[in-house]
Amino acid sequence: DRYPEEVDLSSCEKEPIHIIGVTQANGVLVACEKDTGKISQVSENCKEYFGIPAESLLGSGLESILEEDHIKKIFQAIKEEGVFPIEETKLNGNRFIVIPHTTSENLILDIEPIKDRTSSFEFQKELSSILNTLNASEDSQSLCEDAAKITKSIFGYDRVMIYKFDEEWNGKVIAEELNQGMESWLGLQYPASDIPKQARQLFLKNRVRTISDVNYSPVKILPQLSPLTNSPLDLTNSKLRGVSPIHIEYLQNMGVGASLTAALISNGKLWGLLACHHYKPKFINYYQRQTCEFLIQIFSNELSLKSSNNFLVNIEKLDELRIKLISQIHQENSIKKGLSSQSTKLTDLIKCSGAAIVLNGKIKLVGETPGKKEIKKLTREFLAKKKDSLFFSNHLSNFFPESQNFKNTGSGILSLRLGQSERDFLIWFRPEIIQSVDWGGNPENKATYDQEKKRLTPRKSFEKWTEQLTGVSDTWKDFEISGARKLSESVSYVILENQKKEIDTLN
Ligand code: BLA
Repeated sequence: DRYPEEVDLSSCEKEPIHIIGVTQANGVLVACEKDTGKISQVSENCKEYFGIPAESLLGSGLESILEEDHIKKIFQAIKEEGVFPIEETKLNGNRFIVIPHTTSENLILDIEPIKDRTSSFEFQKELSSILNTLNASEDSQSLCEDAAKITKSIFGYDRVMIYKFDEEWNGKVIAEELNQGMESWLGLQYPASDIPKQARQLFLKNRVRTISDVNYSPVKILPQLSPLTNSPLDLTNSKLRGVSPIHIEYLQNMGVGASLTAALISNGKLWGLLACHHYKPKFINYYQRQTCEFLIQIFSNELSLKSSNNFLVNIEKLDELRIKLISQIHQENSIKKGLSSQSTKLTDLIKCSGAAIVLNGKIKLVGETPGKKEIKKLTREFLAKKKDSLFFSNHLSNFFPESQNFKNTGSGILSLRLGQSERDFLIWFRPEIIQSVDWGGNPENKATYDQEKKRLTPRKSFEKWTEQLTGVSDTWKDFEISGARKLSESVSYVILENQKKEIDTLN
């Protein structure tokens, strides 16, 4: 048996999932040369679906599976860098939809059997209900709840979740819709390693990802190496891309039979995921995926808009306070007095228990703070050595262990250096907040090493596991950090002015 410390979760990030060499089983993948259309690679299930064995397709032209006219349109789109046609083809008595995309060398066709048809009337109705619902959501939280509701009603997955990432890429279920009688996962948190970095990055490129049958048999791509590049085919943008065995096992451990996962993006950054589970296999066709693309696009636009508006409203309030504080400094002709002795204080700018003004190494305290001796040590031994003038954390003892001694007043700090000096700071303090995190499964057992499979296997239990947090304060919000930075710039300017005055009087 291996010891737990040998479990190296960083190896998760190294699995090259975009060149996995297999596809899912609900369609056929055909890759060909971008210039000639000569078929160079094909998924092994072409026999089953088209009635044509891989050996016959490889090396032949696209006319063995598509009409002349269809092929012409595809190559015209490549030439003009236009939109690819989405058309049907008939093979072996069955109808298929052909979804093309290109990589640097290849034209890749995802070819999926047509089972049911969404009428264009239904399609229209869905799009307008998405638009109307999400445009009417009042704030970010209700936007998430509305998106979960409408996703459940359109697509009918058993469980629909809005999953939001934190600064460290842990994630939390913040909205959920489920079938009656199912156990809720609302509020549960999951560690970053459950969705490694390369998997998150793929979501910025290919935003809707479905796994139609978790218990599928992976279909080999033949040959494994592309004769064009001598390397495995890049499946980044293929909807048929096979799934990492680790993630399959993860879903099996959760009892999931099919999933739909889609990217939620705020101001260009992956903010979260729309994550849906079904307990049986479930296929979502091209038009349904398009509907989902539309839904997450509207969601992401609304989210970006709401968070920008929120930021602007908050920063405006802080601007007023900053102007007041600076005018007090001028009235008092003293930075310390201006920030601490009048009606508006440094501590009013940002929610905190107290603050410290450190000038020339001398300390003025406002509100509840650690003692002067502790703050002196904190600035000299820690903050003065930081390259950046800004430092903030809601868990200071992770960086400066001695702060354990004053966690009641300073579990979190937001600090800004004034000008270039190593002796001038503004520091806001936040107390410890007793809080707990409900993890979906014990985070100590994120994964174990499996001797037989010679790889990591994900945890087996996702039961709620509560962790008590100590030495942690509320987090510092973007607008608070930005407001503090602006104040420190204004105060630095006053310091410079004063220095200049002194020089002037000396002359
Ligand atoms: C992928 N893991 C994922 C995805 C999700 C999760 C949403 C993307 C799914 C997709 O691409 O279809 C995780 N799913 C969750 C979580 C919930 C959920 C947190 O429903 C909560 C409710 N996974 C592990 C470990 C490793 C790992 C230890 O637990 C690595 C050793 C890897 N997860 C992993 C990989 C992928 C993944 C490699 C990408 C799968 C792929 O695209 O092939």
